[in-house]
Amino acid sequence: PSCGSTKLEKTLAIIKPDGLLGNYTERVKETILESGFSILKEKTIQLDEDSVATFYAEHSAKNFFSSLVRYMISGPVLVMVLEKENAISCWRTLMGPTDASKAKITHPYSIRAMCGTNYEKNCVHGSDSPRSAQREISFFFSADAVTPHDEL
Ligand code: RTP
Ligand code: MG
Repeated sequence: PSCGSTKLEKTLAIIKPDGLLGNYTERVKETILESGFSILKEKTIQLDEDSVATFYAEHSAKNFFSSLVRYMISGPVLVMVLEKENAISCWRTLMGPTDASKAKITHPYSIRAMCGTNYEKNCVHGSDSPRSAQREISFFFSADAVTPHDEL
């Protein structure tokens, strides 16, 4: 759906290692708040190979998987639970397309266009569905941050 429905949702956002190393953290958080999201929880952590492999399990058979793991453990990440009406698709829209180099042409005001580099180093992550959001929020945070199953 478009970024305008009325369902209050939570989503998981990550500022990836290139975002933290490139000093984009404050800029990204300002954009998040200016766009009407609440940041309910946040923490900075260093991921390890096993946690990235679990988090991105859907990509374990892809040819870019080992590179993705190396990238995601290359420095700390900032993990956040965002809340807003239609948060899941709104955050995906604000991030822009996966390939940051293409985003610079097609979606120049997206976060990936402004803060990312290429198909891999794209600064931010966002959950892609209510089911993913629930799984990813509970992966990083205690159960009280998660929408109960019957509200999905
Ligand atoms: P994300 O899960 O991080 O929000 O990104 P996404 O949905 O836009 O893209 P996805 O297909 O889920 O890919 C996850 C992350 O893997 C890296 N990637 N590299 N080199 C490549 O071809 C390639 N493809 C994907 C990116 O960091 C992407 O965000
Ligand atoms: Mg994805």
